[in-house]
Amino acid sequence: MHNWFIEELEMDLGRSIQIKYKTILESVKSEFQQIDVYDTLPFGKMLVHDEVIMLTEFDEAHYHEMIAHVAMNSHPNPENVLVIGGGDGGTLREALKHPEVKAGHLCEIDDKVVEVCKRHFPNISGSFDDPRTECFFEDGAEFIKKRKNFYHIILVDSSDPIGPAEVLFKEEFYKNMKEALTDDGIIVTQSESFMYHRAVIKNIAEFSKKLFPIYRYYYTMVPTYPSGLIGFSYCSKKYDPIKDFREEKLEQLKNLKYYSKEIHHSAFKLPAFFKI
Ligand code: SPD
Repeated sequence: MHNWFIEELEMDLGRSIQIKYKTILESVKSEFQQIDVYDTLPFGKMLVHDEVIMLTEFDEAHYHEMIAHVAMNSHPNPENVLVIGGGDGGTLREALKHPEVKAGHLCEIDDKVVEVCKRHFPNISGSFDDPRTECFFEDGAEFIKKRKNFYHIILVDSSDPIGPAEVLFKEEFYKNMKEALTDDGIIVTQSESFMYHRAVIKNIAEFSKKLFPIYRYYYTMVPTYPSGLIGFSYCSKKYDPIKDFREEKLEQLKNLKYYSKEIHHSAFKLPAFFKI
């Protein structure tokens, strides 16, 4: 006897994804959200916040490698890296594969996410044991206001723009991140799907182009997200992800499942209906 998990997020628009599961391994109601871990039939363990899929063991690497390595391989010496959100540890895991990193900060509003992921996803949350890691359990939008000219890379691994993450999709937040960056810093943010969320992306692109000399949108395949893919905004003060790509840095990256030299370039090729 199996049950079906159904993601509710897109339901009103007549679309959803459903996944068969064996059991629910843990359910926690935190101050911010409902956190559930499912043991699914096709995709291994799955992390869900407020009934929206955050990751599955099957395809988490597609997301985490792509949010991290595109910027990390475009910057010559990313010593100070900040992940905002990303309480499962996957984005930090990828950033810390780069030996240049001296400080790997993670600012997550919900400490319960980290607790739950340490219990159920050791291969994803192992980054919390790295001596370069420091965690801050605060609102990322407030945290960033206190930092100036420090981070070479900021990676915003947020949930969708509803609830606690809404503020992370606003111009004000991007302005504050810009101040927190060094003069050659780069920001990459979770920026939804060009199949389903074009208005959200266009809004981010519009204000980012005013703030940064370089703005690009790229994407990765994540079959367990409702449209099968998700994209990222790349905002940079100096380094262009194509012209300044440092191929030699790929050699230092171990256990890659999705990211490669070819993918680094092709991820920026967008369909004719979505030119940004
Ligand atoms: N629609 C879900 C988008 C979730 C993006 N963040 C996932 C967190 C994985 N570290």
